Order: sequence, then structure tokens, then C-alpha cells
Amino acid sequence: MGGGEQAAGPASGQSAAAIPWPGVARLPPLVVARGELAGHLAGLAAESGSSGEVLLVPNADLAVTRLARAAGAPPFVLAQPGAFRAGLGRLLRLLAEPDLAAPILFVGSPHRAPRLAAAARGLGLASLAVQEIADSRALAALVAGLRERPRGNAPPLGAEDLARAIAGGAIVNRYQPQVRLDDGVPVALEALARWEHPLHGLIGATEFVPLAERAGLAAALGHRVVQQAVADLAALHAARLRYTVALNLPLDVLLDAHLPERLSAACAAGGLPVEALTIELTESQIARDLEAVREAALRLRALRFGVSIDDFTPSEAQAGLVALPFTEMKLDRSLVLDALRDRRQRAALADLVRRAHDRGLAVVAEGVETPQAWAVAQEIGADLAQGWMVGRPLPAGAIAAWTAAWGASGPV
Ligand code: G
Ligand code: MN
Repeated sequence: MGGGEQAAGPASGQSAAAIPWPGVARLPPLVVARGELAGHLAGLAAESGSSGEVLLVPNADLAVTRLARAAGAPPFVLAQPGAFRAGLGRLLRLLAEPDLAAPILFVGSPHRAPRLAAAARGLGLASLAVQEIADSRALAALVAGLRERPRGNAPPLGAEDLARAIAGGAIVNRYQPQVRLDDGVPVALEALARWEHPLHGLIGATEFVPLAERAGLAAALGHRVVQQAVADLAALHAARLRYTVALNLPLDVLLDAHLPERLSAACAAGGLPVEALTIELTESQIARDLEAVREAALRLRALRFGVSIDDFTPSEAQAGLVALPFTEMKLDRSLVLDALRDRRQRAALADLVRRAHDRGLAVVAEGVETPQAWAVAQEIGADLAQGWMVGRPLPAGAIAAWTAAWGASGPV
């Protein structure tokens, strides 16, 4: 089933805790350039960055591969238009993630640089085109100017905007990889909806799903997310990357009795087995109407879709939830963080994982940001890991490159 069947197995030694993790620190300035200009830009970037270091790559796809597992944003990106023959969209979409957003300066050709900068601004990134940069002081001033660019002036989000965004293709999926903890093989992707807003930048689903529900747009939004996920997954399967996809859907969509049939039809149209889709339910959705959610989960299971409980925390309120017909439990990232700090928490979590396994549930550890968290996730017996150390939410076009890079280096 694994998307990484052709990916080489990751390093097998599990002394992860001893390995210094380069991704934890902020990245140095990123320079995407080649030829003569590369050395010049790298020199300028090194002088105006704080550490004197710079990450230099010759094209957009290598930048994507490097950023795909970064723990934090580079202070700025300097890019030569000529280094963007392909992969521009992938790189800009990755850089636009709220917790990665970095200002980007295109240096060079008066024809191409402004067009690329406009494309970046269209995704809400702070971006500028310049023909040349005199020295590191000029660069520092340009970067400082880009940082000041206010986002606060953007008008509040409205229902009409959202309706237009859904119809016009501005709601786009990102895919965050999940890998097996025992052998590192990538098996699943979580689809995360984003709103690519030209003024607000990239907006996460938690910020616009409530608006969609209030405005009667939940069904249209859910439809859009499902159609994209199925199309993207079908393309990946055609490229022999046989991932499964987990979907987060608005409550109204989950409770619609026709959802399972619609999902089946979408799978059939995309040539995908129903087992390739898992539907995630969050605790807050379940709490709104436990009985209705139980029935919805049973309907999904009847057609053999996976059903997962998202952001699980073992609180009193959730004690009964494990009895619902789930196939998977996702441990909230706060649990993984607590377990990292405290041995008793690790023991409690290992016990929870055992109980989940007894019920036949697979267990995903969320928030795996470091090799230490990876080792803890293994120790408590979780099956899959998801988090920045494994991979960020990526545009669909970056999954193949991520899979190859992960297969080459694995969790270290
Ligand atoms: O609630 P849910 O698990 O669906 O939330 C997914 C969100 O968590 C995504 O928007 C993603 O950007 C964020 N996320 C994913 N991996 C990590 C991680 O390792 N650390 C942190 N802090 N956030 C993460
Ligand atoms: Mn989720």
C-alpha cells in the first residue's frame, strides 16, 4: 500500500536522540540561483544574514526539497528568475505556508523578475523584483522594507469572497506526509485545505471552515476538497506513488447521509479503491452530536472508508469515543510534546496506544518535529508519524520530490 515502495528504506539505526537536527534552527537566507550570479547573490545574502551562513541551491525543486522538512522559515529568499524554469508554483506555494512565509526578492531580468514577483504577491507573499543589488546594505534595506509590508490592512473575510474563492479555484489542498515508524515507509497524506488569498496570504482551514458553515458553503467547500484530493491522488497512483489520503471535512458534510456514496463515486471516477480514503473526525465535531457522528462513521465504514479520530487527547470527555467505529487514532501533538518531557506521560501514552491497538486502531503520532519526537513516537508504540520533521503540508506537485528525498535520507 505504501507510496514509498520504491523509496529506499531510511536509515535503520534508531539513535535518533543523539543526532543533531539541522531543521530545528531557523534556516539561513535561501538563495536560488546558478552560474555567475549565484556566487554574487550568496555573498550578499551571507553578509546581510545574522550568522554569515547561506543555503544556496541551483533550482526551485531543490529549494522545495530542502524546505519541505524545515522547522522554520529562512529570513529571506533571493532568487534568480533563470533558476525557475520549473517548480516556481511549488516553491511559492510552500513558502506561503503561514509558518514558513518568507519574503522573496527576484533579482535580474526586467522582463521575468517582475512577473515572478507578481506571482508571489498573488499568493500573499511579500515580494519584489529588482534588476540588481549594489551591496549587502542595499539588500538589508530591501528585506526590511518587505518585512514591513502590512497584512493587517486587508479587509475582513466575507461569505461572498469565500464563495468566489471556492468557485474560482482559490481553495487548494496541501498534503502532509505520514510515514511508518518501524521502517520509515511513506504511506499516507493528510489533505489540508488552504485559501490562497492575495491580501491575507495563505489561510488555514480552521479560519474559514466556520465561515463556510455559517454561510451555507460547507457542501461546496467539501466537494471542492474531495474532488481535488481524488484527482491529485489518482495522479500520484498513476506515478506509482500509492498513498492513501486523509480528509478533514466540515461537520455538515460528514453528517450528510449521501456522503459515502458521493465519495465512492468520486473514487470510482478517479480509478481509486475506497480504501485509499480516510475521513478524519475531530473531537469538537463529535461532541456536537455524538449519536449522529456515530451513524455517519458507521455509514462510512460500511463502504470500507477509513475513519480516524483527529487531535485525540485522553480527556474525560473523550473516554467513550474510542468505542466509536474508528480505524485510526491520531494523537494530538500536545501529547507527543508532553511525552517528550516526562517519562510518566510516555508510559501513559504507551498504555493508550496499547488500548487503541487492542481495538484494532492504527495510531498516528502528530507533531513529530524532531528526531527526539520520532524516537518517543516509536517508544510509545505508535504506527505512523506526521509532523515537520517528516514533511510539511506540501503542494501536490511536490509530493514526488519529497518522496524521493525522504527515501534517500529517511528520518535522520
Ligand atoms: O488538526 P490537524 O491535525 O488537522 O492540524 C493540522 C495542522 O497542523 C496543519 O495546518 C499543519 O500546518 C499543522 N502541523 C503539521 N505538522 C506540524 C508540526 O510538526 N508542528 C506543528 N506545530 N504544527 C504542525
Ligand atoms: Mn487532521
